[in-house]
Amino acid sequence: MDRTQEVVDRILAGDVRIAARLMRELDDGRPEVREILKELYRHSGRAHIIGITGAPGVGKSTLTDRIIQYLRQEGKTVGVVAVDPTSPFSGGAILGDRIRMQRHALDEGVFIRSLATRGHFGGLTASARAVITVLDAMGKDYVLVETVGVGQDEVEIAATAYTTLVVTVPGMGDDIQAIKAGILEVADILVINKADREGASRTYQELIQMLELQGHRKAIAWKPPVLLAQAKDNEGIEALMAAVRDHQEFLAQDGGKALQLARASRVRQEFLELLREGVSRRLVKQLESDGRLDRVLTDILAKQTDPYSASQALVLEMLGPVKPMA
Ligand SMILES: Nc1nc2c(ncn2[C@@H]2O[C@H](COP(=O)(O)OP(=O)(O)O)[C@@H](O)[C@H]2O)c(=O)[nH]1
Ligand SMILES: [Mg+2]
Repeated sequence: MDRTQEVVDRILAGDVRIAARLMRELDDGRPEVREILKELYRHSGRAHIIGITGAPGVGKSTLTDRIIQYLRQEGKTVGVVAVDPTSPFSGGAILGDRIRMQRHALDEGVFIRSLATRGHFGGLTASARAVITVLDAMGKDYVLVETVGVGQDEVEIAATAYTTLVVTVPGMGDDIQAIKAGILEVADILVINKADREGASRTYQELIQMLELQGHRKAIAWKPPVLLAQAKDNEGIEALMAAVRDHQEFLAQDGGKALQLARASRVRQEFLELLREGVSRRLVKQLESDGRLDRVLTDILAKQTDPYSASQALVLEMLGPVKPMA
């Protein structure tokens, strides 16, 4: 049997050791990983993906840890992807996450993978999505995706989960502004963590008001609930998970219409990202191989052209004008 098939079979059987090795190879950008992903993709699509996003320090990892604990008690298997490029190396969030989630390390039903650097598999987003596919294909019931809600990409990853939790804390005026600026739109459930802190009820009122304003703009059938939690003390987790279950039921009703929409938007995102990545990688390779890149850069430096015109011209030259397929 060829190696690809063997790895695929063992991942599908839930082999933790092989999964860990595959994820390392993914970071190293080993070309055979793509062949394995092609096979695994067909077997993905069963896990319920939960995105958990919000500013650094709001308690996402602590919350994730509590959700793992809750789901395990329900007998569910869990995969976790923690994406945090803002604190890549030691001492940062990733190390903290490891320690915090350490108690799940010996649990066969939990698989945790932290991603901090861009790696070699077409960037952080592509790596995160590949890891989600692997965990899903392994048969995990739930895949939790923790991303720091700062960059566009990170928010996007969480937004393409089926159920997205946006986490905030009391009294962060600026944070509320950030939420206003777009992160609110991706929330299926809003969590005010650290409810032990002062100002929780004011933040609650503010969020409810914002959601009402948003509700006027959009006709959405699902009204995102706002929940208070204290992840550190394991409080509010049951209500949060009840809301997750409600959202899952919402997605499944009417023959799963909303779930189909969510899947379609996931597929679109994932495909366009890979396509963009593939096209740009290919074009750059071409430009480097025939020396055109150096020439263009020299011309830009000499102000004989500018990056706007030069890139436009090269894209047109290499890909041709947009035309209907023959
Ligand atoms: N006061 C309080 N602190 C909390 C609570 N939940 C988490 N924390 C603390 O907030 C800090 C950041 O938590 P972490 O989960 O790493 O946040 P992340 O960066 O969003 O993943 C840690 O010191 C946690 O112990 C809570 O409910 N109340
Ligand atoms: Mg964290």
